[in-house]
Amino acid sequence: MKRKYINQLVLFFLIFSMSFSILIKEDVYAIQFQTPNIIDNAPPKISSLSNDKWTLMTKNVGDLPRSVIVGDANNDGQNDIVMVNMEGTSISILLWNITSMDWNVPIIKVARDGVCDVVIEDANNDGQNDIVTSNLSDESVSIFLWDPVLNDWLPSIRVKVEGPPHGVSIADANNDGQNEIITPNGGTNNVSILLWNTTSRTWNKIVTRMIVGMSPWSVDVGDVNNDGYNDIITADIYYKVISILLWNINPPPTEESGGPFPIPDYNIIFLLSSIGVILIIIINKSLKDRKPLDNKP
Ligand SMILES: [Ca+2]
Ligand SMILES: [Ca+2]
Ligand SMILES: [Ca+2]
Repeated sequence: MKRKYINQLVLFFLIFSMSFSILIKEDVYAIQFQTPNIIDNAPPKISSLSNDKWTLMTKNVGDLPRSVIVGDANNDGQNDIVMVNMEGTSISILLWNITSMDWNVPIIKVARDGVCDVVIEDANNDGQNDIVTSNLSDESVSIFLWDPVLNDWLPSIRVKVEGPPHGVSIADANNDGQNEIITPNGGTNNVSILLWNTTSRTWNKIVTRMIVGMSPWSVDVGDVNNDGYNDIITADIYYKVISILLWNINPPPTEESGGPFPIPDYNIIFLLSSIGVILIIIINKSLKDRKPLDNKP
């Protein structure tokens, strides 16, 4: 009888210890991920929650970080962090300081209303990384070009796009060796492509390509079908589809294209998965009413 009482006591103690341990662990995690609404320039906190692969660090960066990206923002050979401040119009740039082995005080850059996404890439094809934001409410992108002479960013350039851009990507979308700026425009059925003009060394007027869906939220550029040419792919949250603008180097000649040398452009493929069966439809879009997708003025 006495032995049974001791066993019950040990069991109760074990359950109580486990519950307490779980509570403590949850509390620690809650503390690690909090982001107060103040800029805190203190060094990153190093968590006690380290394991054999990663050490968890946090840094208080300001109000509601919406999007974040890593890249060499100031072209000094060191990767930096750029984040979007949701509910505001700004981005924070955390440059890595190789002397202090820490991030400098965040640099705040004002974009436009509803800044939503950010990317670090060479937007103007001069070999220097730039920063570009998509601005949801303003239906625009803000381009922060890096000037290697000034060793600083030039004042931002605002370019309107064809709808509220939930995302932004910089890549060679038309396979001419030059980067473009591409946005998926939420609430529409299109993407905007800002083509770089190698002659004038600036951007051509924006061109639009229709996709399937009503609200593309994300866009990426890559060789989707492994034919050596980049394609554009979007994710549409409303129609539950991904659309692929498949680059076609040899589109069929049409009357509108003026003969046997049509301008290379995209076919549209979309994958419809909401009915449980993947349906693939290829649309060979006519070149009629299209602005040419080359990099000439
Ligand atoms: Ca850097
Ligand atoms: Ca650049
Ligand atoms: Ca290009």
